[in-house]
Amino acid sequence: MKKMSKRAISLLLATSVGLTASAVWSAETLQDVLKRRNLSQQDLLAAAKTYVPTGKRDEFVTFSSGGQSGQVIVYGVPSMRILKYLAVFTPEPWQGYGYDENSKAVLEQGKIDGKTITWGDTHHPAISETNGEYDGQFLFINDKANPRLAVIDLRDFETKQIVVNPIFKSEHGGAFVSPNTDYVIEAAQYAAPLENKKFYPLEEFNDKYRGGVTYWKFDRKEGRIVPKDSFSLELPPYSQDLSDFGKGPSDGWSFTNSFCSERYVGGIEKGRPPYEAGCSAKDTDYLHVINWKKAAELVAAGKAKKINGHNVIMMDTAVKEGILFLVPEPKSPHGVDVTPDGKFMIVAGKLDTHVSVYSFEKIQAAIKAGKFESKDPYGIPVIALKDAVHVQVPLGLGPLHTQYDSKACIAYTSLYVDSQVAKWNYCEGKVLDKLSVHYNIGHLMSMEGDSTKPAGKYLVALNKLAIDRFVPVGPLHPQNHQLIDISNDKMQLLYDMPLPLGEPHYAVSIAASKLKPGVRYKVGTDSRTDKPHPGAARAGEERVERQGNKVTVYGTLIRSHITPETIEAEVGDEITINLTNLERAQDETHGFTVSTYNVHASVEPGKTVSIKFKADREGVYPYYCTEFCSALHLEMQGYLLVKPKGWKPTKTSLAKASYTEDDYKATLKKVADTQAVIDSVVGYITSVNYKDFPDVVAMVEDATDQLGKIADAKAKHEAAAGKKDWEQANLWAEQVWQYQVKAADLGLRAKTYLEQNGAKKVK
Ligand code: K7E
Ligand code: CUA
Repeated sequence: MKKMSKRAISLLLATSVGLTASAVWSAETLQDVLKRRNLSQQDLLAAAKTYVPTGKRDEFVTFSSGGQSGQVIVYGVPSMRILKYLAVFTPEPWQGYGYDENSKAVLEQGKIDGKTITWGDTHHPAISETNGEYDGQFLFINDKANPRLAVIDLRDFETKQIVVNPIFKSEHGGAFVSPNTDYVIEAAQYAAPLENKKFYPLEEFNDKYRGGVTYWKFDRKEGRIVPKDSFSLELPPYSQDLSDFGKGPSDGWSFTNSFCSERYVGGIEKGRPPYEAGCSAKDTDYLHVINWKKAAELVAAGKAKKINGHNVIMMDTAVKEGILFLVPEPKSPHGVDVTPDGKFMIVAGKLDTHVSVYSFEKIQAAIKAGKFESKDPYGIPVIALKDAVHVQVPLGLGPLHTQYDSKACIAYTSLYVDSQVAKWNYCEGKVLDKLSVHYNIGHLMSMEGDSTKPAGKYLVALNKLAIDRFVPVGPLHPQNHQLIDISNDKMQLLYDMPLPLGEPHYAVSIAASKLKPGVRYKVGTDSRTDKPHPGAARAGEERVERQGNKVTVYGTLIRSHITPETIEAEVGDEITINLTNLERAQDETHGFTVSTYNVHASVEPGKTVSIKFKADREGVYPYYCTEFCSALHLEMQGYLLVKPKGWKPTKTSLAKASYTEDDYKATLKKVADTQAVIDSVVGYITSVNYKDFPDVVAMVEDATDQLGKIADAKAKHEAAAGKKDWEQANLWAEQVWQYQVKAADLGLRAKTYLEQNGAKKVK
């Protein structure tokens, strides 16, 4: 039961003020606890740096990929407390995602070749940016396995759109956003023919298989990607890896690294050496340097070819127009990260001990001078490594990904083989500090680390498959996100957080103060389209419509009843139930399900959701609210009655309970006592400036709604009493009390809110 409801009820029933919990402090001292729990001073310091006291909030919010769960994990930093899992590519029952029609429509956008795909391999989330800084409006995430990209609106943390890449068969190198989020980039990993459903043998790999990068056009006002304004570049079959957009001086350019530029195609079963040998034979792969602004202009000028209906700039056009260049990069690189000032791009070679710091200025000078060392087999000009590199720094074994500090020139790179993080200076090429992390580090992530203004303070090491770390839970291990303090010269490891959901490859963190999610929808909103829902109903508009064998319910949810409370159907009917949550108070989410029909909806305040199914079996199917919304939540119920064809009733009245006049009088007394409480609360609220508090205004509106229903119920109990129908009289009087309880609950919450938020007396 919710705290305030409980308090409201106890107030109403006992008409006594609830006790304030008195703090009881343990007699143990800090020293006692350190000793008893075998903790060091260092542990204590780490605990003090991560502990967020009860009632307090985290400074940063992290959005982590949920890996193969196809979701996004949201947690706070520094506490590492998990806040939410966002449903993206995979059905998620709590949020009704994939169990109601509106969210199903989003999942359906992700169909490929007519096939519904109910999972995703998420890798790289990206937060929308304005002038290169995180703005907290949108989140994007890719699906590597099925080449898709999803848009999540951070106003309600819901997935709004999934787009399918029209020319790739995999998509690893995304999502990364341009400094004003006008484009979101994704790169293919596994080269394949760009035409859909086209077969070419591996013998034709070099000629017919292609890689590429896609630039998805994002319409910020609509909050949606616009496929028709998006485009791709055809690239050689080089296993394009991650990408990054330029910024500042390099704005207008993007960078995509690659591996397996050997174009090796394996064949272990034919006695050929495996991929891993063939793909790492050469000493260098290629960094792709692309002028995307000019590419967008070429598309606008009609220089793109349509493949599967999508704009693609072919390699020969890109070369001719001078928008595509290559630079060698050492051995099997992974990731490319543009520095916050946009002057350098950092690439690490997994099989090399070095990271290479490329200078944008040098690359531009080489391009201007037409100074190329060669061309690749596809005619793309190759800039010599020495003409592009600012510095190469030996960091350790297996360098992977790089992130940036708030301090100039400071970077952090993960060392996979060494299981370490290296802190270094990329301007001077100096290693400053190294910290051993748990095991198998992949990405690492600093606060706002992809933006032009990294916030420093903390770094998270994303370690894979945490063996020997946590209480064992079977052969599949959790992952381990380790929190590191980077505010001082030496890094300090603070905390290990097991992540029990997929392999989170990458994460992004934003200052919590930049997130401004809403708490309710405008009544009747389809949250997945952000438009009015055609199935919405307001109080009093509830109805059931039948057309042929289609039964459509326009229902509402409000504490603590579902309208309608019975739905009658015939076997074989197609049933659509639209439900609008009429509440405005922010914690009044109702859930809805019908027994055995595999449907579920989460209906937050103001939202309208539809569920749909075929009543394919006759019988009696309870439906109910699945979220503990109020004291009488368990009573928030109803029946779907699925009758056999041609069924006729034989009994026409419901069984009656016996109530007396005394029962009725007792109920009236309860009603009068409750009204006194309501009057005092209303007296307080109206004595202060409650209108200055939108949350309170919403609660007052909800309470007024509830009180507004009393007149009707009162007329009914009085009419029944006049006819000495004590059953009806008592039950309608009870219903008056129900409305009062809900109004009083809201009123008391509003009062507490006002008291805690410094409301001032008016007049
Ligand atoms: Cu796992 Cu960024 Cu997909 Cu590296 S990626 S570790
Ligand atoms: Cu509504 Cu429980």
